[in-house]
Amino acid sequence: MQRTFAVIKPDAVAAGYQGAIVSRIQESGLKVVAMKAIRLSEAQARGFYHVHSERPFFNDLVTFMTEGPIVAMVLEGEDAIKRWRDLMGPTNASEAPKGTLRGDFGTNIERNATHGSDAVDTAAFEVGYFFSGLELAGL
Ligand code: 3AN
Repeated sequence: MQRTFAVIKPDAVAAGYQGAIVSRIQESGLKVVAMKAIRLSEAQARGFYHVHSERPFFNDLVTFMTEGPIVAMVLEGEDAIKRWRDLMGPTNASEAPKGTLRGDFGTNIERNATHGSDAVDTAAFEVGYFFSGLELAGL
């Protein structure tokens, strides 16, 4: 059993796609073990994306991720990290196939509807950044 961290980004929340995206997660067999809607401050978004702080798109990414509320989730299942990334599709939503979440609900490489951890160590950091042990204990 593995846990991963997932986000429904501000573009998808503003468009009202939360329900559809959560349904697709549940249909895939992944279990939503924690979920909350929050609006990130600039400092919180910068901390979350610190690994990208030297990248040219960093400031735009932080602006986008703070423009409105997001839905943060912890997903659980066998091989959850890869399964969630497969469900999302490629980073660039304009090239993501239909049938993937980014292909169906995203717009481009920045406004790409969802986020998912890319490895075991980033999943541990990202789950802990958004959720306390108490919030994860009961599910
Ligand atoms: P992924 O989210 O698929 O793991 P990363 O980790 O390479 O992709 O990038 C993190 C986030 O930064 C992406 N989800 C995307 O929103 C944004 N991003 C990545 N590359 C670019 C880019 N060239 N221009 C704008 N935003 C980008």
